Amino acid sequence: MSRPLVSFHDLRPGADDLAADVLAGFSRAQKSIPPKYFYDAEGSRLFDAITRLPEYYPTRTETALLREYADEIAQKAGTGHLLVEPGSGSCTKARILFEGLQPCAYVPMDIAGDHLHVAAQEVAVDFPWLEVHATCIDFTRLMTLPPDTPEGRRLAFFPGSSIGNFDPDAAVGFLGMIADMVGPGGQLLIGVDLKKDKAVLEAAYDDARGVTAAFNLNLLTRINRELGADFDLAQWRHKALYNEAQGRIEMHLVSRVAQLVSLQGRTFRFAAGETIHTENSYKYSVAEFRELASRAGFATDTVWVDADRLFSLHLLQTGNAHAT
Ligand code: AVI
Repeated sequence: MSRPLVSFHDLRPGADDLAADVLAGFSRAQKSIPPKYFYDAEGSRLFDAITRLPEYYPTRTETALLREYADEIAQKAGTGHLLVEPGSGSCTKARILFEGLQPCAYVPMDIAGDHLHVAAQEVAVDFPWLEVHATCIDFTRLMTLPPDTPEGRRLAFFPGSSIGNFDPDAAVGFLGMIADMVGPGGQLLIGVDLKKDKAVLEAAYDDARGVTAAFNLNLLTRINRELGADFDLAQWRHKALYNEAQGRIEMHLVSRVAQLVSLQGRTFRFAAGETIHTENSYKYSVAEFRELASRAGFATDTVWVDADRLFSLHLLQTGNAHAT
């Protein structure tokens, strides 16, 4: 009997608690909503649209880097690894690497089970020689590999500068989880957005067509729908600013007027101009990211940067990389 092209594993520890997270976030002096809640069906669709915007340079720049350096990446990283991609989404960027890296198996990990199913099946069809072990998991909490994954050197792939959505200490913690998962001599290929001109950064998060604004405001639509809240979207606007001191883009929802909002039997007061902080997206120089990665136990092998110095791709390795 031939083996299945693709296997699925549901390792979700339990559902997210939107109500508890929103109530906790609204009880702080600076009200906030965790950015993981952006990605309902509409939010995922809007994020996809963001990645195609002229102002949003990260996706196309990283994709171009991967295409240009795919062979060199394989030369440096080697071939035949178990390739693990936390937050694999549509698996679009990993596809660029498969031919060069010739992984022994691919483990796409994502919390969005349905989307993962479809994307993993498509990979299995397009790359029939590749074993695919799709794993539905909240990889920010747990990075367990499914029991039937082959042994072998591990290479993690974390593109998109999603590492920028963690605060630096949390980023070190997350990179440490990856270091533990890949083990001694394991590697990580990670995409990291670079510090640059404030105007370029702010345009990327406040585009002329208002797609990022819709993405941000969709959080309120979701909270209205799922928690029975009564946010009046006309009374809120999107704001993105580059906080130079912190080296991060901040996204906020700004209350246009003084207003009350009811949610789960509680009433929250918002002053005119008060904000709900919805996301940070940290930007790093190459040296800053190298230092952050070293705090998690990774040494830098190679860094690739585009000619306009917009985006960086780091190939990192844990200790004992060449000990075998
Ligand atoms: C997913 N993440 C890397 C995006 C970013 O650039 O921080 C999320 C995003 N938010 C607004 N635009 C894109």
